[in-house]
Amino acid sequence: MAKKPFSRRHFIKLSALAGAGLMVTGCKRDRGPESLLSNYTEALVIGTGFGGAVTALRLGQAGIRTTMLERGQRWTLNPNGDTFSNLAFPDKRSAWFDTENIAPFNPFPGLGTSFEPYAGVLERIRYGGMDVYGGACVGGGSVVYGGITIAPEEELFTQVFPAEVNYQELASVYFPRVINMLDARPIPDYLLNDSEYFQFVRVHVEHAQNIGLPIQYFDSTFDWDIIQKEINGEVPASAINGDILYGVNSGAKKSLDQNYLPMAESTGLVDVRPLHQVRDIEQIDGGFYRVNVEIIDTDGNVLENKAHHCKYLFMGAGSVGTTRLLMRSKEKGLLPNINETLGQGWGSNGATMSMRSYLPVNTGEKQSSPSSSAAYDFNNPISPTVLDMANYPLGFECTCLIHLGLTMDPGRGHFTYDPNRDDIDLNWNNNGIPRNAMDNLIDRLNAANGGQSGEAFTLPETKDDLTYHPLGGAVMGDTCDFYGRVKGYENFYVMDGALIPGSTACANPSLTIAGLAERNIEVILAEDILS
Ligand code: FAE
Repeated sequence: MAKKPFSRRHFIKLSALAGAGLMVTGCKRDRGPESLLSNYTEALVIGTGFGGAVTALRLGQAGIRTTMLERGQRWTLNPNGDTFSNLAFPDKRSAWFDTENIAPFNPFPGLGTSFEPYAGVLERIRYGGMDVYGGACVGGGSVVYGGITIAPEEELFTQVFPAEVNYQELASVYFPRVINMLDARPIPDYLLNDSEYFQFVRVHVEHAQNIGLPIQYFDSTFDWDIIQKEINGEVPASAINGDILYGVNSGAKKSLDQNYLPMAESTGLVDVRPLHQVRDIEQIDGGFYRVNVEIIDTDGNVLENKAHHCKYLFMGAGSVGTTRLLMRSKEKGLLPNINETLGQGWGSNGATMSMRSYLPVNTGEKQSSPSSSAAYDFNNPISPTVLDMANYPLGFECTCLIHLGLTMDPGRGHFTYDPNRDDIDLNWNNNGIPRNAMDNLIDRLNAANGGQSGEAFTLPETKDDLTYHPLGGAVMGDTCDFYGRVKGYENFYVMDGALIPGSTACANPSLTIAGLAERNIEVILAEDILS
């Protein structure tokens, strides 16, 4: 497809700006925006997670010169197997400017507990009553996530998403496109049935089946052959030690920096800029966008303040990151036209974490990442619940199992802007639905199979005060239209988890976010950019 040339209308507006002395002086009137606006690229994408990576690839393939601004580092795997911090003894590489182990629970208190602030891979934001986790590096959440690539069920999806988003279209076109790009596959039989590293999965599955729950072995973006190589000692051991949260040193996790992002760069039109932290955004005359950026070093020192300019601006900074930038910019009068729904409609995806302990069976001394199966408890009397069967890599036999549960929580929070900190706060009321639904399920599992709730190794009870799945803040139909176009502006789009109405309906969100981004960028390219 041919790229639409820079329009004459914009030359005239830019020339007028230059003439009014608002722009670089001494510009010739017949020059394009490249010469009139500093650091101009036709499209800017803020953030390199799922929404950002999908967007950049499709822009590059359509011939649009694109710059990606990412606050975090680009981590390149080294052959020694020590690129990332490991799970058991986290160091500063694990955390985005934090000073302590940020794992949701620490089975080994006293180990890996304090370090220097550094541009590590995972961010934990402590809001009142809800801790929110997210990726902070090139690849975003895909570097720290569990690789669970799962589509919501239609019946639940339609309860959360507006009718304008056609489930069948996502399921038949865009989800398969993403799964194919990520090369996501279910656990193979040779690991599931025979490996000591996956004994915990076999126990989980048997126990769930004993209470009549259907099981899905879902697609995972982990490379199962590399996991087998880890077991064989052919590559550094990492996933088999339970690494997941801070990156995987063997290359077994097929994060976005192994697929979408290099493919985008290979178009020759997409440029990824790590350690470029966006501060705020402003629309300037001519309809262009100015994005103010701090270039930082890995200790957080600001090396330079810089303005980038573009015609098309795409937000991919994640639910909190995008909402923060939009609210900050709106409140400062830089983006005044964004409507009052901004910051509303935030949800935790109904996420919970729970433990079963004192089981009458061994669950395995060795428990490898990643999660590979889920049990569907759609008749749960409190809320439909999907139970991800996770590993708990303690390195000794604990006769315990850990679960991540996703529920249909209708509760929504909202953000408020604090001018003193120039940041946003989450206002969240816990309605207890996720925890109650999960406890109900765990009690049934224990009654049928033996075992107790919680109490094993620092996870005393079901937790619903943290989420790996922040969603919403600039929700479709409210702040944006049903394709992510920000209402009140042209050529300005939200492509990430901020667009989602607080839940992906009992599914882990990456496939839904990426699938929607594929759908939305296709329409945006056809209707707004190339037409
Ligand atoms: P995201 O991937 O979070 O990317 C946002 C990017 O924007 C990040 O790289 C940020 O560093 C960057 N950014 C933020 N602010 C700025 C700024 N001011 N300037 C420049 N850059 C900025 O966004 N989902 C699943 O489906 N399956 C799983 O197994 C799974 N496991 C998870 C495990 C963990 C520990 C975590 C934290 C999340 C997990 N998730 C999982 C959720 C998933 O990673 C998340 O929904 C997506 O990554 C969100 O995608 P976005 O495109 O919204």
